[in-house]
Amino acid sequence: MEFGIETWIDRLRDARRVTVLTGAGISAESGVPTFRGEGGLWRTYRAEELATPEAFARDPGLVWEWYDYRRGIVAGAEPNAGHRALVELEARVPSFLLITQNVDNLHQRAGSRAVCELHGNLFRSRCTAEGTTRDDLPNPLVEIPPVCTCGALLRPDVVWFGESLPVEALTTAGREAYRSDVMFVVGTSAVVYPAAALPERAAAGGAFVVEVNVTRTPISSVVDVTIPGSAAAVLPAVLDAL
Ligand code: BJW
Repeated sequence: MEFGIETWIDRLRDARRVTVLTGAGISAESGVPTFRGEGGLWRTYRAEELATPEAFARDPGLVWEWYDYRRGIVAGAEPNAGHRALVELEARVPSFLLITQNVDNLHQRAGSRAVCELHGNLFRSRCTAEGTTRDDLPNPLVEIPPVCTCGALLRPDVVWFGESLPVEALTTAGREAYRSDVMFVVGTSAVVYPAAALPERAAAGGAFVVEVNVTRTPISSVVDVTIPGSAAAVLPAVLDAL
């Protein structure tokens, strides 16, 4: 279903609990490539081929080169008007949670405070032997693949296909989605689970679900409203109307 902001903005004005689920599309206008679609390839690899424990076991250097490349792009990028609009939305509603699949830290750099990271963070790494995390690796890396002081390989502290999401983040996300009055789903292809199930969880709890995306997705037919357009254009317009 698609209709104008004026027909549903009262739902947002009256909302006490708002959640937002973001994906790579919100950072696209900051110059950060998305995973799927145009510009979704690195060299000749697809994200699905690199974001796996098997790829890391086979060739940790190759996987780290991909993450080093992405860390470089993100370090040189700035949050955009979409990220900033969500900072303002957080300030204007009584209870707010930003659930992100992104690992780029741009929401935090924009100033969002209640951020729930489902897939980890590009700027943290984790010892493959001890499980300890750190955020002090140089950018760009001087050693690929980087190694822990204990001698074991470090890995990016992100969630790859087939791995469990951080339990606390997923539990919080599921609970707050269910309790929300309004959920925005912004810039995600909504194909990667369990994140892709959160809009349905919100709807099951009675939330009004609004999708913002430049293309249709598998959830477009199940949300209450789809606003076609870029996050950096649509989200500030929603805030202006509020
Ligand atoms: C714009 C825009 C603009 C562009 N403005 N919009 C149930 C059913 C089927 C499969 C499964 C299932 N449960 C679990 C699975 C398996 C698997 C999965 O989901 N597979 C599917 C792909 C089929 N899930 C997992 O393995 C997860 N683990 C798990 O469930 O553990 C338990 C378990 C294990 C094994 C079996 C069963 C259960 C883990 C998933 C981890 C995902 N990891 C990645 C990499 C993170 C680290 C890194 O960044 O390198 O996460 S993959 C990648 O996809 C990344 C993203 O967060 C994620 C989602 O991508 P996203 O953000 O949606 O980006 P895109 O590029 O896909 O879309 C961008 C969108 O933006 C597009 O729609 C554009 O149109 C739009 N756009 N410009 C607005 N300006």
